[in-house]
Amino acid sequence: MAEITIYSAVVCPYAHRTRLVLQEKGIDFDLVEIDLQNKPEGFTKVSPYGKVPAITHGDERVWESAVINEYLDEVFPHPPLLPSNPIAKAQARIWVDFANTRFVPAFSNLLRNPEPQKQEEAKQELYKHLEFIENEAFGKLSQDGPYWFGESISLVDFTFFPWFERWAALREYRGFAIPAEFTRIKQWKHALKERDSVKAIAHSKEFYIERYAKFAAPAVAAVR
Ligand SMILES: N[C@@H](CCC(=O)N[C@@H](CS)C(=O)NCC(=O)O)C(=O)O
Repeated sequence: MAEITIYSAVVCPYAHRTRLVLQEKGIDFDLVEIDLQNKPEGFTKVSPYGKVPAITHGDERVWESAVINEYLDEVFPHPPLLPSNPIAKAQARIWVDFANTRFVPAFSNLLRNPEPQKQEEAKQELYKHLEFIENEAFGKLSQDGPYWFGESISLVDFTFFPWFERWAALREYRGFAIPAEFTRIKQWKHALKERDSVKAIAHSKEFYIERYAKFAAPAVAAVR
């Protein structure tokens, strides 16, 4: 039995974040796939909010992907996935918060909202967030490196990447590809896709297009 058990669901981007961290650090883990439509009895004993991801580490349990990832980084410090300098660490946490409170909601609104007017607003919102990432993260923090913090991959890269791996669903159902002007974001996505940790658990565009059909389906007729 491995030291860590992760409760995950293959389609869940939040669980994907934590699985990427486990892969990158080479942590031995057991995986429990949760059927979110039919959660096993007692699941809330492990995951009080009833969500994935959650982990157990011996008798301890941790939930919420951003918190789990920081916990794993502290307990399994090699390779480190947060900068050591306090200001850079604060910036990393600001980006994780940006992902959770701004970027992900815009992505979800665009994919899930059946109303064309709301989709248009979400598209504009998401465009604005991409522009902010391009200029503030890649234009300033990252400088010439491929990752959010330059040469070293960090929790921030793994926090955003699951939504970028799923971008084919936005393109398919909402006609929204990553705009060509965001060249650094595109290079970053490519660099991430080439990492062994990412490749080990990657799914194809077709996989996501099929899996997200039920969330996006009501509006397909309206946008095409
Ligand atoms: N804030 C949570 C979000 C996790 C989340 O929303 N997970 C979804 C699947 S992607 C879930 O478990 N949903 C089941 C439910 O809400 O009943 C995190 O970062 O871990």
